[in-house]
Amino acid sequence: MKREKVQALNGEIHIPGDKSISHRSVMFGALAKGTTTVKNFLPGADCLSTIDCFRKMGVRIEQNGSDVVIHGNGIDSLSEPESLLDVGNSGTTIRLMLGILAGRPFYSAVAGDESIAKRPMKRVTEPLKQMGAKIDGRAGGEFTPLSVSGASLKGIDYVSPVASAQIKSAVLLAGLQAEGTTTVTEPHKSRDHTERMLSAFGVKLSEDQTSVSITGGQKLTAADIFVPGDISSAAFFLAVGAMVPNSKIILKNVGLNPTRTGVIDVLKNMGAKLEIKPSADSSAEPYGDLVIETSSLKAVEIGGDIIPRLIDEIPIIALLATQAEGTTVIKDAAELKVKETNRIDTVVSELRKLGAEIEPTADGMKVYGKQTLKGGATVSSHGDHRIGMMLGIASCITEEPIEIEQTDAIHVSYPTFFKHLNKLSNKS
Ligand code: SPQ
Repeated sequence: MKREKVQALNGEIHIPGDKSISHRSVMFGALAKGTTTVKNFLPGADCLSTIDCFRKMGVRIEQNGSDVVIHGNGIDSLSEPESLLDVGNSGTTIRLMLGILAGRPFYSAVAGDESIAKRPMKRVTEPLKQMGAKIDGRAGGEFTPLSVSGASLKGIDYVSPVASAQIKSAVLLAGLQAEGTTTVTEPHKSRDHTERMLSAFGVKLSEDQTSVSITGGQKLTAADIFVPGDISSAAFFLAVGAMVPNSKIILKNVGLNPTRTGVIDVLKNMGAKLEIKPSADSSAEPYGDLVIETSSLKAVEIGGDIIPRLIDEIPIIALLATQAEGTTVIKDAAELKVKETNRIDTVVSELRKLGAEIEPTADGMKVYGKQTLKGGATVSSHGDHRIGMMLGIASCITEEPIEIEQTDAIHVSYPTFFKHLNKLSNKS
């Protein structure tokens, strides 16, 4: 796809539903007794993979765009899937589902695409095995395809080496089916959508700083879920609104869960003109409108406990940093290496093709600003939706047009991304 510089971006868009929350709404609706309705569900490829997997386990799910109805009949009604559970490109689907499958009394086989086959699974399969799960896979359960034979589970006290909502959620979902209490402790607090949504489904959890505990045997009751817009998707428009001259963009109903708002803190520290208008009726998940305007930006240092609060936004923050005065340093972000691509390598290689001065480090990167991005090159998402969108935004500021390959990957989390970008730049 060929893209070129834009003169200004103005107007209002509704950011599609949050991917993390959409996945959980389907999973927990499938485990609950009763009818769960979901509004503003994200109909992106990843969340559709989650629906597909639970349908294969006998759950009746109706999906019509962003409206989803899940006819749950309790966790014991899940049935043995007759074919492979295919998670596509979705790390969240496979890791959370493993926590559910670990305690189910049936056999299942799980796999996904080429990217999923390279992503580490032992971070989840190891604690689940400590609970009594029977999981096998390539390299001793590190890589897909994985097979799970249901087992009786016992609660554990698990100290996770990394801050990861996928590890925490998988262990808690197994804990829901285990004898006794399961506790997960993280080095820093990761996104807490699982905790918030399990509470909305009637499950009791106790939290203490970076630890969460759950007692096994609790039942979920159906709930009505509103999914706010995904702040990870909004981040691309926050960045472009700040970087492109004469711009003002209003983003409606964006999720403002504090475990996800690191990008807002970074934009403010960079000096961005950003206004936050929280909604009064936020229930389980806070949300509100964001207004971003063209800003002069300065470099920042990013590391420590903010990293899990903005991990998926680092590719777009790196681009933003090329337009900030000074050197931006991003550290403590080695987790970037095990995402859909190695996001340290793909960000650096693709931005360099556009003429950016950027250096990879062992756990992050250094970006030198403020620089003019020449463009005039062919770049690729490498099959990673966040890299694809970052490059789509980069094309708005490069001197010469750019050719972006593999833009289909963007369907994973934001199928209407280019439609929204064109609307704001009057190109529709
Ligand atoms: O689902 P997937 O493929 O892992 O998606 C990503 C993304 O960029 O959309 C990561 F590549 O988001 C993860 C996020 O990085 C979604 C997620 C969740 O919903 O629980 C948690 C984070 O991953 P982790 O490994 O830190 O738990």
